[in-house]
Amino acid sequence: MFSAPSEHILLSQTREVAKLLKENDNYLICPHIHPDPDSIGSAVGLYLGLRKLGKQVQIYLPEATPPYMDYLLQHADVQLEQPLDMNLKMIFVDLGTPKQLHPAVKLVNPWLDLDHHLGPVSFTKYAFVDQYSPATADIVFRVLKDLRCPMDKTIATVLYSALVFDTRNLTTPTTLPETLHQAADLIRSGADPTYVNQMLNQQKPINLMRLMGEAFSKIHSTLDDTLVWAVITEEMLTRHGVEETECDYLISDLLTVATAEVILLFKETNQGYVKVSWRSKCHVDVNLIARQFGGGGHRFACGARINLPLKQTVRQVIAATQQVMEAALIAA
Ligand SMILES: [Mn+2]
Repeated sequence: MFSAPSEHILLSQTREVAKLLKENDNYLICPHIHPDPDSIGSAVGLYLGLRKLGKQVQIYLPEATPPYMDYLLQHADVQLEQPLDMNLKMIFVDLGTPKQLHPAVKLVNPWLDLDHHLGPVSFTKYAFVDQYSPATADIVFRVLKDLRCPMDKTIATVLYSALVFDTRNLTTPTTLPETLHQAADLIRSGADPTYVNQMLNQQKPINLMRLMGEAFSKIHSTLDDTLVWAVITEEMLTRHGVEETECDYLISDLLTVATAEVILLFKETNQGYVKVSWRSKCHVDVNLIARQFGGGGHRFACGARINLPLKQTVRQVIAATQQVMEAALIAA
């Protein structure tokens, strides 16, 4: 399914992306599977920008997203089923690899990939990949600037949301002075930081808070508490009436443990696999570990799905993570 197109062109400037988008028409924008606010915000921001320029564009998203992201998606024409039309140029946002596409997505005319994960990817005709970019929304912002697309409150809000989400409120090591300028630009165009913070960070259902309390009361740690992890079982999810996709909030809270260098969250799903997420404060490249398990992402944030029972997954992942952390400590 993921055969490489006969021709693959890696673009090195957002200007080139803008030129291509200007010269063509009829786009279908696809976020990654279990999309986060960067993928959704980038998709909607690009969608709205292209619409302003008079282009035909749709978003294709074959799955439900957690309700807290509704404020981003409400502005777009979202297709739940893929319009199978060769004339539609598919644009992918925020995908490190085509493996991060929802299985329902068919690569009908994979045309452009915009991303900030470790690349390069070659499943689309064109790609712009900037692994130093703090968010895909930053790339979309630059492309829309190059297109001289006028900003408005809605575009600014979705892009600002994506940017602050991926940079953990403008605090990740990928955050540059330019990132703050960009955030300021978006605020000037109408993004409201108080509203976005409320939407992104203050939407926990009360049942989730109870589940978190239980998960936190049982957190594990090793290597002098530098490696900290929490486990959420299917039974806990059912008992508290919480969706597995709602649990991502826990990750940022685990990272606030003073001694933690690396944190891990294990979520048991009812589909026979365990979802594992890694976060690193700064010294350890956790992407190396995720890749060992067929996953991926960034140096500081990544994940994998592991087809093993929960206990075995925890044992193997903790052992591999410890090994990489110990090696990093020796090297430091
Ligand atoms: Mn991203």
